[in-house]
Amino acid sequence: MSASAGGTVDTHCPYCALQCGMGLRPAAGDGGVPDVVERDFPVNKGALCGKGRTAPAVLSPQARLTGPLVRNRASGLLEPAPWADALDRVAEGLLRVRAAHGPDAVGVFGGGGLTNEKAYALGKFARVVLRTSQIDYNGRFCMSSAAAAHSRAFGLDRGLPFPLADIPRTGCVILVGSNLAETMPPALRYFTELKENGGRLIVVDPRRTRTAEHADLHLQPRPGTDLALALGLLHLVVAEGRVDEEFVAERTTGWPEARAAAMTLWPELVERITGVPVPMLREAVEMFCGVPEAMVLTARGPEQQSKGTDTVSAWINLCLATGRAGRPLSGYGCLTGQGNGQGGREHGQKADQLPGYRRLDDPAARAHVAGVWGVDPDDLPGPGRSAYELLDALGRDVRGLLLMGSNPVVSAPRAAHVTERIAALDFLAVCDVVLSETAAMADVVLPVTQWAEETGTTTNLEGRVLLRRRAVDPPEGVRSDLYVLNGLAARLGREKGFPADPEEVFDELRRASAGGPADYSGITYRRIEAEDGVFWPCPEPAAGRAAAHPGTPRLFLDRFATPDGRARFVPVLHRPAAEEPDGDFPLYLTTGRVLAQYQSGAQTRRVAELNAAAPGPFVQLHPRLAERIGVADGDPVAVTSRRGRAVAPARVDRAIRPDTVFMPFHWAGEGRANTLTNPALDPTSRMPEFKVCAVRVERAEPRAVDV
Ligand SMILES: Nc1nc2c(c(=O)[nH]1)N[C@H]1C(S)=C(S)[C@@H](COP(=O)(O)OP(=O)(O)OC[C@H]3O[C@@H](n4cnc5c(=O)[nH]c(N)nc54)[C@H](O)[C@@H]3O)O[C@H]1N2
Ligand SMILES: Nc1nc2c(c(=O)[nH]1)N[C@H]1C(S)=C(S)[C@@H](COP(=O)(O)OP(=O)(O)OC[C@H]3O[C@@H](n4cnc5c(=O)[nH]c(N)nc54)[C@H](O)[C@@H]3O)O[C@H]1N2
Ligand code: SF4
Ligand SMILES: [Mo]
Repeated sequence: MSASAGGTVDTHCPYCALQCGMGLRPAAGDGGVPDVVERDFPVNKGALCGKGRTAPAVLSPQARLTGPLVRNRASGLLEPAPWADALDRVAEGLLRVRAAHGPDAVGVFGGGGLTNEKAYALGKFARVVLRTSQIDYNGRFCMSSAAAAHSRAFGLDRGLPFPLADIPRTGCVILVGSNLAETMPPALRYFTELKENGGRLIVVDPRRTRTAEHADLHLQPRPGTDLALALGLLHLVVAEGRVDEEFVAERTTGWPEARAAAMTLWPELVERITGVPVPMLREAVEMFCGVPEAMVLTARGPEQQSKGTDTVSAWINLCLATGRAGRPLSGYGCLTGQGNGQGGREHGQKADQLPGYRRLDDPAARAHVAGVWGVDPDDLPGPGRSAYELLDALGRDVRGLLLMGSNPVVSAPRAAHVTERIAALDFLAVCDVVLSETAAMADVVLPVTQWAEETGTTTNLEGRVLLRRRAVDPPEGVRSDLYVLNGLAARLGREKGFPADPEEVFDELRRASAGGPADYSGITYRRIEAEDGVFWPCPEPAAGRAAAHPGTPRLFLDRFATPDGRARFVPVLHRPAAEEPDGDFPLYLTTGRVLAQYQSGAQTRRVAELNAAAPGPFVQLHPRLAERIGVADGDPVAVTSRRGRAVAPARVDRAIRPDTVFMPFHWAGEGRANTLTNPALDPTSRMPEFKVCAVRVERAEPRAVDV
């Protein structure tokens, strides 16, 4: 398919999990970027944030890679090379590592921004062609704690169990650690409508964010104390006789143990741990329980902690005890992050996973997927290392890496160490659209097509499977990720099974997912287009049954996805962060995002309008702290943790707690937040503790020469 001459093509934004619908009108002349036009799509109703509106700027040849680069062994420099040579060099590099050290010495690192087709093909490529267990992806850094807590409570993991359109019609929402006014701005409308309808909004965030400004009640806890906070609310629910005994008896198991765990924390102790006053805890319980329907939504704040899984379980327990799950307009949900954060965790690029959200250690799942792939189930490797553990093993157990869709030099925790590990690899190949900080370290860089230049599906935070359509032609020297996998598979002895055509891949994905928890078998490109997306699970009707499955916008209304149909309480206890402030490092550092930059910044730092709005890193700190260390707004501040030191200008601001500093993580270099962060992992989800570590903050001397 080529660009439809002059016509507008309906597609979706390349960035976050909202996956806003937009139209693209190809530019008239050569070399121009297409125009974004408004499109009435149910999720965003025509609205876009500045990132989505300016996304076409990255399609310009000036902003991105336009041909493969191969490192010259003599000069050490990356030089242009023909595609065939570049792919030969990757195949040769990976084979050499495998021959010397075995299949598990070759690693694969994927991304939650990849389409379902790419994520599926990448997982299959690792298991079938490379036969390595060592594959994981950046989604591990994103929603893995919520995913683990979801699965253990409900037997299924989908970000939201209901469409966003349900939010304005509920009575109360507790929004925990989400700054969606900056991270998915068009979604803010659902919360302002909630309030217009008389519903209440409670925001839990250590900072008074643009989102918290919309709240009826803002709880501002110390970073890393959400678990205690949720237990405290549950304690009050019990003490005030607000448990929905009928729901608990009929639809759940495990309440006595969860109740006992919550009773270990009484409100005054919760106040001491979290810093949230008891009257505010009581007010939150009153707002949440005083209405017939209510929701709890979490995002990265409570999840990116070394106890993220237990923390989410504590919030789910609160929902279950009050009967706010498995009923219309009530429930727990996680706001996923990346464009395909949901689908990217369903189709096999995760270390323990097979397509359709099947488990790699389940013999029946292995047999089904091996059948679709035409291989012996015994030949499929077992589960591998999680993302940080994989990065930490580079240059040691894992000596060759194929990386697709992530920029860990900027985004991984303890980034200086991770960068050293990447440098210690025998061989690195990176597929990217731009020369990211990580791509710049590669032996081979393969330039790939982007969102508007290729067709593929993504699954948004609601579990709605969407079709991103190709609207423009890519530059000449650029190929798709699927083409890369096809070319590498052929060079590694697999001529068949890795088509470069996305719809062919999707048809195989449908079969591989059939019967699994995330069943896509009844979804087709045509249906997605006709229905503004289809919610999974959507099985294909049995042969002979005429009616198509309608898809599942709302989950759990009749039963939860556990064997007995009941939701499971998980008893959880509060514990401190892996690293708490002490005499040497007396403050909390927390990290996150700003409106105008996306993730590691690889794409958005190439857009002039976004750079003008958010030109560089900063350290947000309270005026009292600023005064104590003698820093005025804009002065350079050094932030030091046990991992390293970062320097960025001060942003003096009452919106943050005086015991906490905040840094956005979108930049490389001196102001890189991840130089500081703690890679302590959650024992269940293996999520690193991006949201809490201990630091020291002082005035830095301005650099003599500013370069
Ligand atoms: N502009 C922009 N939008 C994005 C992205 C982006 O990079 N830029 N990335 C996308 C992706 S992949 C993701 S995952 C989402 C993330 O979306 P969000 O989760 O909304 O983003 P964050 O800024 O990481 O964190 C949210 C809030 O958590 C708060 N927080 C910090 N520590 C704690 C804590 O201990 N407890 C609680 N309760 N809150 C805490 C922070 O102050 C912050 O305001 O955004 C998506 N959208
Ligand atoms: N301190 C701190 N660190 C964090 C977080 C935090 O809150 N605090 N959040 C974490 C979270 S939630 C996330 S999701 C990660 C994200 O961090 P990263 O994994 O680094 O995510 P991106 O910056 O989106 O990197 C995606 C890369 O893939 C490229 N790319 C985009 N589309 C494609 C494609 O289709 N194919 C290929 N081959 N490449 C493509 C982009 O150009 C970019 O270089 O960061 C994590 N790191
Ligand atoms: S909110 Fe997310 S999906 Fe929508 S335009 Fe912005 S970045 Fe794109
Ligand atoms: Mo994310």
